[in-house]
Amino acid sequence: MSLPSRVSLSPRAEITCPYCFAELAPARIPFRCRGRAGRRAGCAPVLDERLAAYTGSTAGASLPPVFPAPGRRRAEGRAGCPHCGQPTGSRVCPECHNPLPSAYCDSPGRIVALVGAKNAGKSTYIAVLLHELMNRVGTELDASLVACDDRTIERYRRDFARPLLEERRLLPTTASAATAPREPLVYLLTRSRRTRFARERTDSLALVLFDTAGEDLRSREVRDLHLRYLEAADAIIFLVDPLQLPGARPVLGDAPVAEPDSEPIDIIARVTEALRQRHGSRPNERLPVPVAVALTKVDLLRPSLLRQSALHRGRSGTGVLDLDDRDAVHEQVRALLHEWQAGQLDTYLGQRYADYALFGLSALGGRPEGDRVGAGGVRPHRAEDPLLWLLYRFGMLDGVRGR
Ligand SMILES: Nc1nc2c(ncn2[C@@H]2O[C@H](COP(=O)(O)OP(=O)(O)OP(=O)(O)O)[C@@H](O)[C@H]2O)c(=O)[nH]1
Ligand SMILES: [Mg+2]
Ligand SMILES: [Zn+2]
Ligand SMILES: [Zn+2]
Repeated sequence: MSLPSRVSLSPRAEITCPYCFAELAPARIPFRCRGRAGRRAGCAPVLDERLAAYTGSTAGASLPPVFPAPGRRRAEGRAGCPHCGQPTGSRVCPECHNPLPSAYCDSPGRIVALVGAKNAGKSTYIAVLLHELMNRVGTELDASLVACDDRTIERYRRDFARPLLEERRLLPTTASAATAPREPLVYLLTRSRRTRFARERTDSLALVLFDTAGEDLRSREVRDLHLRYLEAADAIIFLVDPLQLPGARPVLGDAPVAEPDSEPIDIIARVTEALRQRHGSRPNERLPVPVAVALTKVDLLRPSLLRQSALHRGRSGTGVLDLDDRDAVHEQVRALLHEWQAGQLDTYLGQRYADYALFGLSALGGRPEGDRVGAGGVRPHRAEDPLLWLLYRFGMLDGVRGR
């Protein structure tokens, strides 16, 4: 044991693998050889059985070998491969062998989980949110969003960006995890900025998005699978389709979509009670994890309902969180919930979570036409709001008042 005093400086002793959610001791995180490339000598690829077991396929699992951390020199985040001698900085989870980016190991990221009932708009939201973060919002915040592995890049393109954003087709219903293996999309959002003391400070947030099928939260077995993800989460975004709130349907003028047992409050309550059990919460104890609850599809709200409202306006503030705007949106969504006889959702959240915030957003920005995006294309409205609030909560974004 050397330098215990320095170890205690680290904000968190353990790192959570964003793929399998194992708790890892930083000193024990193994490396992967860089392998040979061009003229560079190095180990040849071999089948990585742990990774293949995780992905459920040997495709893409032939990689240079993994070797244990040498111990002492780990602080530099590099090690020499014991087989070929080449230095490498690539680290992997010892349990599932997925890559752990060095920025993630150095400042353990925060895991954000996304949950919603069937048809709430989760897949559409993931497609749009990531696109916004990679483009407009990323530029505004001076933040980069980088996929942590090649499968994430490929799946985002194939299952989200290409169909919805390029071909403008609505996304198909997500298959249940009971039939299709579920793998998260894992990104690292990194933001560098100057602090008040003119020091450069870099923070990162691991965005781990499981595109759950809504019905999976109804079945007990599959819900347990998702619970591990939710338990590891440092923040949760709940998506709520206003059309699934009984009191809103007549107001919104759409046919009721009566799905038994899928009212948003039921889904949220089931997830919450399961989390409380795992936490061993006492009856009056509130969960500390920050929770963002967002009404999706607000483009369906009548213009009369929205005129001059906070929700209708665009978000104000660039590169900061406008706290007055935040309060105004929260209050408006709360008022809508009460108007729609869904006030108990608000009450319930207040009883169960120490820190929750309400949002209204539209991923598409307009009503779809048939199975396609409406004529105006995808025009997201306030899609990034929940994430900005979480960044603010995590100290990665400043909040301002009185602008
Ligand atoms: N008007 C409007 N409709 C939306 C919006 N986002 C999603 N929808 C509609 O809601 C439907 C469901 O969206 P998805 O993103 O597939 O919902 P999901 O939560 O992934 O659904 P499952 O995978 O079945 O659980 C879409 O096919 C659209 O018709 C939006 O921003 N505005
Ligand atoms: Mg889906
Ligand atoms: Zn892992
Ligand atoms: Zn090697």
